[in-house]
Amino acid sequence: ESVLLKSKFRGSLLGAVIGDCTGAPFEGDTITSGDKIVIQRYFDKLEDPEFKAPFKPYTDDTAMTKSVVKFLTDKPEPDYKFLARLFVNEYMKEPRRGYGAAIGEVFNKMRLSKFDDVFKPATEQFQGKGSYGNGGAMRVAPIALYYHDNYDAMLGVATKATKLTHTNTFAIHGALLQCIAVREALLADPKKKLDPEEFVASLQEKMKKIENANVDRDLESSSPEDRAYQDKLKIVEDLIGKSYEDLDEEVIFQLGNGISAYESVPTAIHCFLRAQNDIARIETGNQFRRTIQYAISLGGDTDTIASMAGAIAGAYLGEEAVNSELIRHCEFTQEMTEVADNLLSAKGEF
Ligand code: 8NA
Ligand code: MG
Ligand code: MG
Ligand code: MG
Repeated sequence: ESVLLKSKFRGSLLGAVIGDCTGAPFEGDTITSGDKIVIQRYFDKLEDPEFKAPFKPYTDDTAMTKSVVKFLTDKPEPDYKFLARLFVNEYMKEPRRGYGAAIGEVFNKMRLSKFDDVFKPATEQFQGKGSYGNGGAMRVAPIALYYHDNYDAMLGVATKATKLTHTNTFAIHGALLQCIAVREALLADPKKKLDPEEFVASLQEKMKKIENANVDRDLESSSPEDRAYQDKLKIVEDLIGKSYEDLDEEVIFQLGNGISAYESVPTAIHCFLRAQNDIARIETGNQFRRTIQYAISLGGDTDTIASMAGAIAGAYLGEEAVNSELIRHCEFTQEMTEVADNLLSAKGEF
């Protein structure tokens, strides 16, 4: 059993890095059918043992995921001041890793206040509304892995780790949804064919609890975010098994491909589910690659959606499903394998 867990920890964190590295060159793009052929060839090359090229660099998604792992492995109890310092150190070292435009402000305030109240700066973002970006969701996978056998602790830690930078309900619930999806994938048997309907139903049930808990019993004050992710997951459910010419456009229109958590986390889950089967014009027999390649082919926030979809796919399939040439062509993958092993051993240590 621990052999399988080791493979799944590695698979998930490799998925997070590889989605980030391979998706980053396309971030912000609108993808045409011609571009999809380019992306097919791009992945063919990345899987080619003869292909020599510098590795694809990672971005903020991986930089922050690394810090979350360290937060989990280096302290016996969650220490959010420590996590804030790790985020800031990483950002100060390499500010040009493609961070969200507003996040630098949070980090500067943390630093200037000497990490006094690390949760305060994020609450001040966007006139007090907080960021609804996908920055919390994109780094949450290690928390799902580490706390997979303690669901309530997982949700609690994921919430607080997100709130260091993102306090908007859409960002927090999006991070929780991504976290739950990675956990469900980890718990699924990779030798059995996954049932997408069952997978979504379980997410729906869990998000219903989370979103209901948030509802003020006074109906007057109920707001759109009270059902937001349940409604999105209904769309994910309705898309299962569909295949027609304009489906990609439909997915982008209905689920989104943007930098907000709301327009990217359900999309990543959809990518994982759709890639359970063949996808037209994506020529590969490898489900892990299909997931990431498809996520990128939707355009928009390609690195982050591919990273989140990759973390889910890798948690389900395990390391064996990841092409070793693809690993070789991405930055920090070797290190991430060790990091995944550390995360698993840390579970037993404290
Ligand atoms: P963030 O907190 O800066 O949020 C991202 C962006 O979303 C902000 O800069 C705003 O433009 C917008 N935004 C968020 N909340 C609000 C709000 N309440 N009102 C109005 N606008 C809002 O950073 P983050 O960590 O959430 O960002 C993660 C994303 O940024 C990832 O995709 C990551 O890869 C990176 N990134 C994305 C792009 C892109 O073009 N897709 C480019 C560079 C970096
Ligand atoms: Mg990025
Ligand atoms: Mg159904
Ligand atoms: Mg991105």
